Amino acid sequence: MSESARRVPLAPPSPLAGEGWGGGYAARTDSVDLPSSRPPSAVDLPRKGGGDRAKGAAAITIASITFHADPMGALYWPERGVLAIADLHLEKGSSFAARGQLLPPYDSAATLARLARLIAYYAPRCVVALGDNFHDGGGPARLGAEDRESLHALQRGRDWIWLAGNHDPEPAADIGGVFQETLNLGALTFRHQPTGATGEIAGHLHPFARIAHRGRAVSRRCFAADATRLVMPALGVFTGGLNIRDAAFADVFGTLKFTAHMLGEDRLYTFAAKRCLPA
Ligand SMILES: [Mn+2]
Repeated sequence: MSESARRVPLAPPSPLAGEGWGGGYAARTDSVDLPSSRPPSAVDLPRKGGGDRAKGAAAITIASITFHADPMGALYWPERGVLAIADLHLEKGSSFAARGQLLPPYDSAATLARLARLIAYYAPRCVVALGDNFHDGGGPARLGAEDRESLHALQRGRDWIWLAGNHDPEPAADIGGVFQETLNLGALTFRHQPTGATGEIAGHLHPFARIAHRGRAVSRRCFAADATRLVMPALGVFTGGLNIRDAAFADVFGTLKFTAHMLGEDRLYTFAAKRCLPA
């Protein structure tokens, strides 16, 4: 990534209402008040005309670098102006349709709209997409003209780095940006599949956490993190997830001593992983 001069930010966004994440989960987490919970650390973000959104981001420190973790599921590094996102899985709908299994075909537009709100708010100098950006290798070619124009508009005036994922290991044409396997910035390494290395920001696992609340289970996408590494939630609208109590997370963190920052409507809810329910 070039250490480019500060770019002209986009116009301020309209007030950003909380965005629900359906996925069949019945309850909001707003009023969660379990003995196991502790309040998320609030970040006093400067307001950029984004209404109350600024209240919602939480500070998460990884390898001594502090990020703003956004309840929509993105990670912003203010010192570098870097916005990290993971697992967009663009064109998943058309991928399934090609195999005769119909999903609503608007997933790319919905995911790009989610991304547009984040970019309008943070006005990042650089966006890094942590792989599985497209659901399959043919995804970039299937991207519709309107969605492609939306993507190019989001890329205008900033650096854009596509990292390779297991769904999209090869560089693609006509989607802008540059392609890399991994991205090293200071003490951090951004890559698709987590290895558990210190300073690693990864995706791939699509973490979600499940907690008991008023007699029923509530599940939400989450950041999974300890002091030295983090696994990001999937940003794509059609993506499923993996419960953080799955052995894959214990492999990454070495133990159950990590934290789930669950995505609420407009803020994060933080729980120790060992307090979260298994699948
Ligand atoms: Mn993956």
